[in-house]
Amino acid sequence: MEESHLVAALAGLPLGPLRFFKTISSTNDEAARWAEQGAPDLALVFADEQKAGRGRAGRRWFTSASAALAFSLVLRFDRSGDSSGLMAGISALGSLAVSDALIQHYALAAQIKWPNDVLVNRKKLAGVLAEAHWQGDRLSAVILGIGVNVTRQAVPPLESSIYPATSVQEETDQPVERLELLRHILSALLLRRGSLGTEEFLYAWEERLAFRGEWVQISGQDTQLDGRLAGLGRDGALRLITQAGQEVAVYTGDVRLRPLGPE
Ligand code: BT5
Repeated sequence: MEESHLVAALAGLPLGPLRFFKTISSTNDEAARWAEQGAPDLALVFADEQKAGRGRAGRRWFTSASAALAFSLVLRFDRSGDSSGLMAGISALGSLAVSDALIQHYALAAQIKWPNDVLVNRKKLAGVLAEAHWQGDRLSAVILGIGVNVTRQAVPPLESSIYPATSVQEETDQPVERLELLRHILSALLLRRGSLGTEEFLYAWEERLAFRGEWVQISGQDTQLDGRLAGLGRDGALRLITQAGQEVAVYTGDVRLRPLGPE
């Protein structure tokens, strides 16, 4: 794939400047460096292959050449103080945009595994990594990184992923035009961004949550909690109802969620 293909595929979308790499370590790292040098809002870093793609909490993200989408957007916000709600929202912006594209253009029943995965048929098809960059107490930029498995070559070997994985091609059983999918995702993201922080956004996010009403387990560094997944709080926190009937709010961070299966 050449840079000219990417430029042509994104023509007319109101994005910032573009950086294309055939191979890179991580598009999030490149976007962060660029943001420090003053990259404007909606600057986009795209790579055909990542050698050291990152997930959350030091986990790895696999992106094999020509089989996946791996890109990062620089998003600018004018904010100081607490940004936890905003960060959860931005991560959801990525997952909502990917799932919008999959639902609207590929007829896939995509869902969001809180906080940041996109699932189809309960398998992970995409991941989102939102990272905040600060100047003093001012949030100077958020890097929103998105990785999508397009063909089956993108799906990592079973032993290196902690959760079952899939790709758009496997789920649709049809050839998928990678850059067309990218355009659909970015168009959805631009549209959704306008409603970030509104009731409408929260409702769309909640509607799309995987495992609603099911028993799940949340585990973090020093927490483990089982409960029935009830929905979202107004700040994007996950609401669980425990066995004792108590409602608990779980915030993002290094938490993992897994379904517990039938009771
Ligand atoms: C994520 O982390 O799911 C966030 C992934 C974000 C990737 C994008 S690609 C563009 C940008 N540049 C980067 O360097 N990163 C972003 P987390 O929830 O921590 O999940 C990571 C886990 O997913 C790993 O430990 C593996 O088990 C699994 N995994 C890794 N690669 C995968 C893949 N291609 N498909 C499905 N699962 C994968």
